[in-house]
Amino acid sequence: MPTRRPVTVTVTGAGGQIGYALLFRIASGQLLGPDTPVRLNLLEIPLGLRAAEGTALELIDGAFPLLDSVDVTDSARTAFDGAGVALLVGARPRTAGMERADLLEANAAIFGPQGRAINEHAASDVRVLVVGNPANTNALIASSHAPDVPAERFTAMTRLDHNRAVAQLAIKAEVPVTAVDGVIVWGNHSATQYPDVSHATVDGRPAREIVDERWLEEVFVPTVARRGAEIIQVRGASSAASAANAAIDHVYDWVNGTGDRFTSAGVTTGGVNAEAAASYGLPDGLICSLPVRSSRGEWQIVTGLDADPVAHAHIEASVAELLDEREAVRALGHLPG
Ligand code: NAX
Repeated sequence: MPTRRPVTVTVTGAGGQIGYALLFRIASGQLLGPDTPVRLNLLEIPLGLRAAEGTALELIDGAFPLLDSVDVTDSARTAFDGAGVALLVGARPRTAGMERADLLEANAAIFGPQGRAINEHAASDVRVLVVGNPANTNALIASSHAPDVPAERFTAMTRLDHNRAVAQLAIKAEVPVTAVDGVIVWGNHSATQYPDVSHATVDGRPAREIVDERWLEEVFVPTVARRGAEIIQVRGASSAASAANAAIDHVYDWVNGTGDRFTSAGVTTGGVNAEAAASYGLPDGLICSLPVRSSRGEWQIVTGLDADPVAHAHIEASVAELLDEREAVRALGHLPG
């Protein structure tokens, strides 16, 4: 029997493919644990409403003991009302002929208003995970429109990249994924991200004693960074179930803690994180993937994991891309200051 009060979980883009892979797992208790009932609020644009409504019917048909209610709306205000967790999955994809500025502009038009709605209507302890791409910059836009919500409550998903890196290392070392710890994904959720095994261990042994530099640079890094494109090529559609799985992992760990192990998440480099982010030479005011642990419901950046010169160059390039995206959004008038 559930022992806690229901938590409102808002999922945007609920009628899409990640939404379909995500919602049943939330309803079954995998997002917040077996004691917490959920109220699902599904947000869609008018074009996606029927798909979300169909999914809502199937959610009802699941007779999930933890599913308190499911509502579908195209109103951000209604969807974020009382939200304790907000999963921002819906975004404007890049279409043929679209320049980067057009993409950023189209997404700013989504994530700015959603940030404002979160600011005005969500629960005071809301946790936000942005999945929709460009995830880091979309999270920054949403956060900048929610001045009353602490910046550390807005995060971007790089857990799929992290999970991919863990899995590739485990396959190479011929061990179960549980034997791998300490992998880090640095930077942007894009092809410039840097999956780093410098501090990783395999069954307690440094990963670098097990795999060679050439494999890392020529196989591991490109495989992880371009895995999304590989999935599209092989499956004929972009990652959905693995992305939903990563979103579940991210929020579950955020709420329930990671213990001594660490993982990767796109978190603010400002506010309470400013000092830790600065210890890696990162500028304030970005959402950047970093090594993190969670305890007592808060992400903390793991410090003291210094990057070697190769890693450093990769991280700098990814951070430069984040800065570029931020400047482009600012030039379009979608960031204050
Ligand atoms: P789909 O196109 O299947 O679904 C997106 C849904 O969002 C559609 O139903 C659409 O109607 C809805 N939507 C669009 N604008 C909306 C708005 N303003 N409010 C509410 N709903 C809105 O895409 P899907 O495969 O589900 O992917 C969703 C997003 O996740 C994409 O931006 C994708 O690039 C991104 N991804 C991010 C990943 C990550 O690791 N951060 C990995 C997977 C995925 O590529």
